[in-house]
Amino acid sequence: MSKGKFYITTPIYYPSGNPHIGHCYTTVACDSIARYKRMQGYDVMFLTGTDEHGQKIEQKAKELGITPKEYVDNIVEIFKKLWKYMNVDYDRYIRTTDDYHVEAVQKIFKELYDRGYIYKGEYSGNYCTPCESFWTDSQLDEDGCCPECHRPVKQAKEEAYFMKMAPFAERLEKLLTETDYLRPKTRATELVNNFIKPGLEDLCVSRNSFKWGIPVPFDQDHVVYVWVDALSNYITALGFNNDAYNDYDKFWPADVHMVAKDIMRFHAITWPAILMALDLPLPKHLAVHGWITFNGQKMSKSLGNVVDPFVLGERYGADAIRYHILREMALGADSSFSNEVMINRINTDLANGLGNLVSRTVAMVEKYFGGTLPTDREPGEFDDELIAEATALRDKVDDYVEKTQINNALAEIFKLVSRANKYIDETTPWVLGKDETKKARLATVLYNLLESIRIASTLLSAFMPSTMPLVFEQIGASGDAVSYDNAGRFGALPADVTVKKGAAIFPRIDVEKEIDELNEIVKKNAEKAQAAAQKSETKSEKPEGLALIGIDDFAKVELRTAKIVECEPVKKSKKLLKLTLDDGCGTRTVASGISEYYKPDELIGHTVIIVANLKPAKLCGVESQGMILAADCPDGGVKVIFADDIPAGSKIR
Ligand code: ME8
Repeated sequence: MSKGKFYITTPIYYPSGNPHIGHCYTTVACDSIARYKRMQGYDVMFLTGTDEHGQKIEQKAKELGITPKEYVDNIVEIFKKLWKYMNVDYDRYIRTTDDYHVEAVQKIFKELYDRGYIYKGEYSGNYCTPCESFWTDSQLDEDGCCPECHRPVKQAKEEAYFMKMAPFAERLEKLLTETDYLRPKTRATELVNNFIKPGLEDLCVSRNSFKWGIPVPFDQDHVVYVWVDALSNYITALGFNNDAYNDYDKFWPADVHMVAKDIMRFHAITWPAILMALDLPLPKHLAVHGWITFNGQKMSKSLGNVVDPFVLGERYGADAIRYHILREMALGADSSFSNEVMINRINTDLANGLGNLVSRTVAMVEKYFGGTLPTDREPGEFDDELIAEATALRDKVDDYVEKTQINNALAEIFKLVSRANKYIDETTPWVLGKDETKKARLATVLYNLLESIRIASTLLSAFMPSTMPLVFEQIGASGDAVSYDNAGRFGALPADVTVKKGAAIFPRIDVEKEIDELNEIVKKNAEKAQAAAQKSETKSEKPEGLALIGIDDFAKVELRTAKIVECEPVKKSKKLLKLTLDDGCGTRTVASGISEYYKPDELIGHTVIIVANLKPAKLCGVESQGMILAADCPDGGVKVIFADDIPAGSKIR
């Protein structure tokens, strides 16, 4: 008998590059919850997929000389391969390029328009092409660049459709502050204060400057812009407004949408507003987790620190990676990924904790009883405590899974693993084994250990689905013994259980050797990423399309040598150095974006070439009077052109 329905979703990911460990977190977390709920007897729908439209995809495909659909098809294959590799067992995979989704989104858009929530207007502002986002002045970073990717933005203006948001403000505020929709709820204040209280801005829902999107049904110059297209996936995948599926009535509203904090706002405000406008029920919970950072830095392709889950999986197994990321991330907080922490965690919890408990217990059953326990029992000290802890575990894990606090669920299970290891030290079976009169006591101790392992590994099987069956096999547990129902009680294994020793489930990792090897991989990736970034920059900056200039035009540029007399970093900027130059006529200040490549001491005393008649500009509070010449090198570096043997103030021609 089904306990009811349970619908859980990940975000649909942009297939604009290969998936990384960050994508794995949300997907593996949802997969674990879905598995747990299935085990509990729920009728589960677990949805994931890809968000395949947009300017970025259109541009990338163009660079490669293929169609956008060909481009996304390739990457979607890699996503699907990764999910298989990570044992992610989704029930449905949606691609926003699927016909049924396209048709349903067009109907949704038209419905919102017919209901009077969508109107035509004009969008203008700072636009970042790679991120496909408009930003207000105050959102730009300290260098006036995109706050997400830190690349320059351009002024853009275009005709667009907008969705009215004001009619939903009051209901949205109530949803966030008076219900337990948002998890953790502590984030409600920031959403209410930053977005709702100052007056909700209308949402831009169409674009007409690119073509790769779902056409607006009543205006073919426009395509539907990201959020109406993307967010609707959660209902179109169930058959809303289309005939491809028909489980909308059964599964909607969603029980859990899980996302990282970067898209919390769109799921906490935009999505409920769209549903309110359509008069549809709201999802029950939005679980927001933080970023997986790498050694404390945001994971980014351009930094080359994107952790490749295939590489880690090859080395330690998909389950060890699943365990590590699930155990590290607390709902709402960031989690720093580091090779050291991962390896230590695998060694401590999996190899020494669980692996050791299983292999010691099974080895003792084989050694003292030839693999099959006798049925005589003799209860003793410490048993009750262990049994109480083991039988209480399932309710605790249920509770944490219900609250989407997976790290806490795993911590509880591993408390039982530690308790069982301690029970071995307390009951000293190796001493009991030497005494013929203590056989019944020894059998009791070993049975209690096998039972504790059975309960822990049954509950763990939702989180580590490929290794737990190996544990079941070793402890002689099968069929009903490893059901959810039996995870709540002690004594499901037959009294005369037979164990079967197998290979170590989580072999111990040689920390130093592995860290050296992993660090080498990270270093190589960073170098590759830098070279690739450089290559694409030089490619896009090729004078292709630039008009030839006459000597008169060149003569308008005043190039001169100048000596660097002082140099210091610009406080508000990560990139700029402030240089004081002697240009032969006096001193001037120039701000230059080279702090990644030079320390101030390496520059002082050198003579450089400056563009002396460049209009002054204020950069991060520094008035820059000119610029210095530097070269982009093929290895990704930047080199200032030194002219040390030429006196300061010489004219260059
Ligand atoms: O935002 N740490 O897609 P996206 C943790 N298409 N989670 C991470 C992460 C990291 N370092 N990097 C990515 C989009 N994620 C839209 C979503 S939904 C209707 C449309 C995960 O490919 C995390 O779940 O940029 C985050 O919310 C999601 O990937 C964003 O994926």
